[in-house]
Amino acid sequence: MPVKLRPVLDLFPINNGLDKEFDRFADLIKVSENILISSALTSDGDSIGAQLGVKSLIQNMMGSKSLNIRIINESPVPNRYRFLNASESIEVFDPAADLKANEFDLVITCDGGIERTGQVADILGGVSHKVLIDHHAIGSQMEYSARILDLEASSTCELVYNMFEYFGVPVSRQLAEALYVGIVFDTGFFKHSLTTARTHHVAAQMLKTGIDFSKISDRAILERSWGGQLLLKKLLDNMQRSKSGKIVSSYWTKADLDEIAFIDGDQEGMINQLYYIEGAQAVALFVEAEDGKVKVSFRSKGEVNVAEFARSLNSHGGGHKRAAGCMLEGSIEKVRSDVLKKLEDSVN
Ligand SMILES: [Mn+2]
Repeated sequence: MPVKLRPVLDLFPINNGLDKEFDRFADLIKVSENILISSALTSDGDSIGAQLGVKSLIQNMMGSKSLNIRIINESPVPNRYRFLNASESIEVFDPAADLKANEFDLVITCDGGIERTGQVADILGGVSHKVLIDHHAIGSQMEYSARILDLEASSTCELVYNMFEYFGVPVSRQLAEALYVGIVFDTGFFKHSLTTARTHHVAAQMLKTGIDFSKISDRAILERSWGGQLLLKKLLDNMQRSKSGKIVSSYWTKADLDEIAFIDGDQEGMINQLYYIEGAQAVALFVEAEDGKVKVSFRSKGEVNVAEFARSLNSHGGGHKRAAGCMLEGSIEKVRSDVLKKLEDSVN
């Protein structure tokens, strides 16, 4: 059952005077017929919920107007989110399909700028109108017709919900599931530092639609496959700590990943196993990828700004003060020793 939400607006005000950007977004969708929505290379609960949310918001705002809205990501929706309503409508980018920028009037990127969308970026960059909906501190350098950027939003899903509230559009129970998953994913169940009274307000609105929050939290976030559990075992086996005890790290080689039959998405949140170690100040997880690249994820308890740290290693790196990542070139041994040395220096 949709819930009318307007009256509580003043109690938990929407951050950062984004009204003008919201209005610009509304103006743009009024003149657009072919809309492309995309997100950062690695799909997570927040990016998926936000994309489904934006699509639903536009459909609701435009009513009967015939629109062609496509969501295209480089990576497929991880298994754990596939129960979400309409997640099957998210397409995987196919280089052979020869998609052209001029097929679209408007592109909207959620939870990361165009630079972070991977192979889709070349097409997105060529679309005449662009909208960014994001909450990342070190974000996109590109120009956008509307830049809906709220660094204080716990998640892009919270920000997208704020747009529903601003435009007076009710949220369906099905969509509430997706937005709720995004919020609990990005806040670590309302624990991370960007969680605010407004975040709880938004979650409360989602609960009012009747979602089974307990079941969907287990399914989308906490559960993993048996192979996923074996992957965690490997992470614990490979764990290392610096002499000071302030830096904890682990890694998976390509051989580890090939050997273990896990499902994509199982790795989600495993870095927390390093983070929740007494004395650890900053933690790093190294994952050996294809073509001599290593994906590095960081978490920090606050002293080190890992978004800046990741950006200093690679200009495409970024994220949040306490959670960030980047891709680096080189052998996993070399990348690990270089990065850990630099990380130790920045902690001290
Ligand atoms: Mn996010």
